[in-house]
Amino acid sequence: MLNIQSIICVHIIGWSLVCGGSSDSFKKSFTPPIYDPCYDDSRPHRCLPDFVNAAFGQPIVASSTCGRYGPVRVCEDANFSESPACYLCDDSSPKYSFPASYLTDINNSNNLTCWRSEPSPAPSSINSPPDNVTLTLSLGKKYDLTYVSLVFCPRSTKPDSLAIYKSNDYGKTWQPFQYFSSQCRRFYGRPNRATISKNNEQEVLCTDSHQYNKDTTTLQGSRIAFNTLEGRPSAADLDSSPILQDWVTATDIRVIFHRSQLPSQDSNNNNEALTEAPKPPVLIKYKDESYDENEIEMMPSTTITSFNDRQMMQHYALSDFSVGGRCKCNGHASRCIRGVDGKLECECKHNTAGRDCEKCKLFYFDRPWARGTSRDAHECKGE
Ligand SMILES: [Ca+2]
Repeated sequence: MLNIQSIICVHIIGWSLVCGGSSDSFKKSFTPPIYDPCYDDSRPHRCLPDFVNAAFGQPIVASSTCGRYGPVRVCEDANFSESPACYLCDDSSPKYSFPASYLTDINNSNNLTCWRSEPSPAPSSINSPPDNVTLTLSLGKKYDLTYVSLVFCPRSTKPDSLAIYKSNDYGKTWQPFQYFSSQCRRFYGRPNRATISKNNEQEVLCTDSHQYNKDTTTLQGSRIAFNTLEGRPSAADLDSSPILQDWVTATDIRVIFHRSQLPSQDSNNNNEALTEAPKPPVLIKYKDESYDENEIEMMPSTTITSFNDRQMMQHYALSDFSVGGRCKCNGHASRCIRGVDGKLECECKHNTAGRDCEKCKLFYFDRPWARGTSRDAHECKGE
């Protein structure tokens, strides 16, 4: 029979704390259930962490950053503006630095922050050494990736040839993920826009499609995006394709810019622009309105000073490096958390264990481990 205290508590559901004198079993019966996407009425259910930008705030290493070895001047692409702006770049001064951390910070369209590489001479021929400017992003955990996106700064050159690599083992080994080039076969030994069949779903593609996007005049700058599953036949049924499951898995992403632009004799697109009369560069104020143009005078003699020199120099400038995907938990966790070692790991359910829930928990080996699917959660079973 219910006592008077219990009756009061029944009428104020959710206020179980006021029923300090009630039994433990009573408290338990009125604790609101915590929703767990990995279970449906206590039945195991395939679950996935949220889709995120896995690059956000993550460390990124650039092989080249302007001003690292002293002040230099970098200029916008003269093809985009009648008066291309130039920037003083000095990596030792926060006011004038363009570090790699600006690639994975908050991407605010009203306040774009850009990483800029050291300026380098434009290639004189197709056989000139490649630029090999490299960005390496560590995700800190295995992810299932959907896309890699690179946004270039306004009025900066979109590269002609670049390669995207991925690592599944925290940077120990690397494999190509995607190539972009106006000359796929010449640069990467691949046909342009090859077709993927069921027999070669893990094939690395090369495309010249980035040359034809008509977004180069937007204020936000142009974008190059790689969709990891686009054109791959099993994309709609990833559960049944271990090859594609492996294909989309990565712990690190590396982008190598091989060519900013082709030499004039090798590029039909640039011929017209290069024969135009040169336009004078304009120095603009950046970040600090009290910018002192005398600082330019203090730049070393290696600094680009003549207009013709500037015209022959190039640099890479990106405002954002994003990687869309989900923390990889093989269908056995709905979120990733920091472990005791500070590293990101899955919060494993279904009696699974491991950083990616890639094995069964101790004493739950009655059924072999398997990835959770929409048809079967593949819960590990024990005594
Ligand atoms: Ca940025």
